[in-house]
Amino acid sequence: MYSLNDLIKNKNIWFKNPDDCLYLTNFESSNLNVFYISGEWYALTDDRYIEAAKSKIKNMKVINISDFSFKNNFLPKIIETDNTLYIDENNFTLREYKNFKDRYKKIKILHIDLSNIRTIKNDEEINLIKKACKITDSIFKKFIEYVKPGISEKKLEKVILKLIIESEADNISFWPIIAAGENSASPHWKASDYILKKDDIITLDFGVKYKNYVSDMTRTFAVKNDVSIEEEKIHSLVLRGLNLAIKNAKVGVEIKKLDELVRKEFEKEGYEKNFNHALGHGIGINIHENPLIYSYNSEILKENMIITIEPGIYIPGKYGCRIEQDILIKKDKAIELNKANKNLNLKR
Ligand SMILES: [Mn+2]
Repeated sequence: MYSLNDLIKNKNIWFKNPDDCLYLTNFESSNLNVFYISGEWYALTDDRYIEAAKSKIKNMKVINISDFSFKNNFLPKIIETDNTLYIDENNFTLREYKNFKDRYKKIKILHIDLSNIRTIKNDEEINLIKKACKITDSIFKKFIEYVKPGISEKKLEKVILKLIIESEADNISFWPIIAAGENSASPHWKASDYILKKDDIITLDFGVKYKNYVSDMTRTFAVKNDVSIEEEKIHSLVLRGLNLAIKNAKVGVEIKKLDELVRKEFEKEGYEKNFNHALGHGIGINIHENPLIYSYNSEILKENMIITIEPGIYIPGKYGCRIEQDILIKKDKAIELNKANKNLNLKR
């Protein structure tokens, strides 16, 4: 189920996931809960945020939980109408459940799957993600000037963080991955003191957050245009896999088909065992959202999903290559949101 309106119809719902609460209110807070009770929206926060919440959340009743008392509580309203409250069990701990049952003995709790309420993006969200991707492209262009033999991964990590801080972005979307030489064989490498050599390959995986929405992009390129035949081979194969998936990504396509296509392409050259992670994932408020793009997902691509496609080939002890694009799913095609150079040898 992708439509929030259809999902909440005639139900009382407690939204607990912080990303969902941010999505529903457009208000950032470390303590925010959203309720939909008898057709009315409520946002609950505490003294620290209440004034800001009241001025920013226009479409809901804003309630200060610092003056919450069991007597003076809006939840018993549920009992007046319908004594059922729906919660996504993935966002509700056993302890919270026990506490809730102690307080509200008559309220019945049922599970509702809220995992897809943010999967289809609206125009405003699409524009924010496009902007995040644009900022990412321009940071990449500046970053590659610093990539030279003799510099360490850690130094480059500082460079990318500094470029992000100096950009229009509000934050990083996740801690950047910088992996050179044989470290590039680890998909999620943490930057080390390793010093780049002139015949190394380097992988940079990073993204930025712009007004709560993220980008996620990976490039693998030669430190000094001096790499081996096999590195050239895996780079062009990964790029071929990426383009094949993007070409086939459009409304109505089964998600697992994209993953299959790429793995079959890698199999032709004997590298299918060297692609050891999912092909991609949705992005939005969170860096990893639904849908997950992998071989077990038989869901269908829908218009205005935004997903990453990030095939990779990793050869332990030698090197690895991953290239990642963020794409917007449309009726007859996918639109690539990142424009940064994907070549192995960058002119710089
Ligand atoms: Mn990614």
